[in-house]
Amino acid sequence: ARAPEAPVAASWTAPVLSASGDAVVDLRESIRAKLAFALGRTPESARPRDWFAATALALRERIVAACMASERSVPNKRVYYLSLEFLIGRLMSDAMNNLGLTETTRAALRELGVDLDAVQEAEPDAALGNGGLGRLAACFMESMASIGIPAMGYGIRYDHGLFRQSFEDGWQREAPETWLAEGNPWEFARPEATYAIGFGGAVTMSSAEAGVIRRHWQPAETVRAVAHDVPVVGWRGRHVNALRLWKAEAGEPVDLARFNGGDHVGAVAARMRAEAISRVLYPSDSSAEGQELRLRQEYFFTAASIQDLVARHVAERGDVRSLPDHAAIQLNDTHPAIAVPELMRLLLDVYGLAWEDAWHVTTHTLHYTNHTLLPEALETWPVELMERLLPRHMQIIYLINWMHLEEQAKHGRQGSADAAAYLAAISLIDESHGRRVRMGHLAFHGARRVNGVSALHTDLMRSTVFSDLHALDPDKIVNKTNGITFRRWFHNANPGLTRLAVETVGAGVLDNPELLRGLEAQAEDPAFVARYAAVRRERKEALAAIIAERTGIDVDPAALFDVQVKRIHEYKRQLLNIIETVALYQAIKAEPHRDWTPRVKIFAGKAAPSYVQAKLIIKLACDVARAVNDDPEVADRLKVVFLPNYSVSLAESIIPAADLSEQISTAGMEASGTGNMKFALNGALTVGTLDGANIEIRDHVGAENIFIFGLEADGVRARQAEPDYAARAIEASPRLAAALDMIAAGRFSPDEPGRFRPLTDDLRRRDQYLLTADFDDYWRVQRAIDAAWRDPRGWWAKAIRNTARMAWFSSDRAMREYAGEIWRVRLG
Ligand code: KOT
Repeated sequence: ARAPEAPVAASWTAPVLSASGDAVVDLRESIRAKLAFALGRTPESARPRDWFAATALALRERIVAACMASERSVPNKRVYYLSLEFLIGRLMSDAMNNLGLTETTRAALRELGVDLDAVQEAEPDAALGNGGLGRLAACFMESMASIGIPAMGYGIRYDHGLFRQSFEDGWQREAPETWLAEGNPWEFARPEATYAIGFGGAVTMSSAEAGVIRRHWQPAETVRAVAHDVPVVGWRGRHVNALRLWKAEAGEPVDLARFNGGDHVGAVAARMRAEAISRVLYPSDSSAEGQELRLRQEYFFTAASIQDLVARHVAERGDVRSLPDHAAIQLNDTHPAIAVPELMRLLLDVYGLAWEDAWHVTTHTLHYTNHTLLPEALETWPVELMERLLPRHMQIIYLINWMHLEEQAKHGRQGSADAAAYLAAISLIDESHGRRVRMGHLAFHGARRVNGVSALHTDLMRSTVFSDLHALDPDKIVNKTNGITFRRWFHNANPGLTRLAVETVGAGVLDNPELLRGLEAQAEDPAFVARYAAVRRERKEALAAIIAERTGIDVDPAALFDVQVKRIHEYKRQLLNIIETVALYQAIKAEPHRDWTPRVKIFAGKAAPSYVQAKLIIKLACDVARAVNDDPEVADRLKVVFLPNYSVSLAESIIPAADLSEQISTAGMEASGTGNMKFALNGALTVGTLDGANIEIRDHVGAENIFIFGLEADGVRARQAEPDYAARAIEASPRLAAALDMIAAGRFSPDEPGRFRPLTDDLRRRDQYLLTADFDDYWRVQRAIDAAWRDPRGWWAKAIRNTARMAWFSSDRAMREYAGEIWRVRLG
């Protein structure tokens, strides 16, 4: 099953929606006009970046036309998705494919002497997120537009998204990312949608009607939030939603009094301080950022969004009390949890509602998604900081908490030590190390529904972090397993495979991924297998070219491409993969003449700049790569590659080229994972633990089509309770011990032999993530994978069954579940 039989078309849209002559001429002239009149460029002087901007402007015009056609009426209910991160990537292929204009655009540009692929390459990624949480928000936005959920996303328009990663002798270096340097042709600035956001100051009281005391917050400082809308066009252009990103501007550009008084620097300082809020995305993933600027970001975008949606509601319906009937707000993790007291504040202090009414509106409008149970990621803010920055909100939080605790104290258990411990556990304020507001508890208590992102994760929410709150309201926590948008991660990223699917099961598969099931019947058909394998081969050759260009390493596209791409984090266990690589290296050296299955280990991912251990793991991967790749005895049987600057667009090149997908987190620690879904859909086989959505992937693709190893979540907990578990596991595994010794002895770092001792010592002493416990089983399953690869028919049948059975992981399914069971909103 090797030689490509059928040619792989550049795009699957060709047979479905071919370019009609008139449309090409229209678009060509539109692009030409944009280039001249919007950009002031001649075709001769235009760079690919200019052609990109001109094309994007021409496409945007067509999106707006679709938008105005579809969106005249006021929907009965809107969804508002609040997220500090939207990891969007490029927008051009979404826009073209969803409008059915890919071939039209290609032809229009060709007539202008321009290559569409080069234009697409010139679009910078919108990297306004760190990883899974932000990418999920982007997939959900696309799916909501595709299935017709009237929705608006709210976030921050960061000047600088996630940093650019490069390597200097294998060490990660960070550089600022400048996606807005030449503007953003997709966005519409909306200066008329500007809100004043307060910080600091004091709260005063006045008595209003009927002896009710009203409170007034007088902020010491105000920052303006200015809306910028990015249209999100759904599949077939039927619906268009907006992603509204807030830019921070100073209340006054310069403090004129200070300027005229001679304090020129001081006069612009306030402006700098205001604008800092939307300057840069915090680069930590799955860990809480305790800095004041972060809290300012969170309040800034939450307050602007809540004010905006409440104003829209009141303009449309007249009465703020009916907000829950017409708006559903989803909080993406706790970053917007300040929405709970902010909505209360608006309802109480601005709209004059009574507390009970305000609480009813709040708790029937807000919903909260939890994305991690890792202790270091659970946000808490010092009470002292909250009192200083958001004094009115802190008052409201105290009152919410007081009522919450009173209510529970009523139900007995008073007086006992037990009761005190219980109240301390459910309190919104953690008093155990200084006084801190627990944002997870706040979001939980203020929400109508709270969801986890995979079945296992939702169970763990109920049984661990939120167990006491769960017992108070057992219907509040629901599961909503994550999904991915097939438009980006299948149709656009893998046009060859999509075309094969269309030709095999019909074009309906583009609208209904369940039709992928029809591929199963072909899983052992030699002609179909040959075409499926040819698509993979073509993607692998393209990736090999990228690898050669960016790293100088030559890899053989015939080898097994074994891929682990994701943020670098200890719980994701890239280190386990690297240690297995070292053990494999040793085994090959010991028996160089065995017929080893040729493998290319491909890594990519960013480490948070302050995460020392993660950066050392990257350095180890790079040092191991150099030693292995330079060893002539190993030759082509093992190659190791670390691709720099992982991004959404790089993922789109890597995932369709993968044979094996590494999803090897410590069981119980990866809430869901979504990369796992992208790989399986594109036909990579998964090697993984029973963690997050891996469990549900196994249930869908079948246990015989996935490689599972390692401890399960309860086994992890049991093992962590055993004394010296790591030392004993190393002692029991000569292979692991030898690999660790080789690393610890400086074999990969002769210039600094002790370089990796922080990694190896930590494994011997603590091994919080149970690498030592899972190593032998991981080795075993990897060798089973070697054997499976040597049976191409068996391998391709498994791969095809993966593609055929992944439809359920579409984010369209996830959004339908949210719409029906959380938001109670009708599809448009
Ligand atoms: C938490 C706090 C700060 C920044 C990021 C997070 C975060 C990210 N929490 N969870 N995630 C990931 O979210 C994905 C989407 O639900 C999951 O698939 C993944 O397992 C989480 O690690």
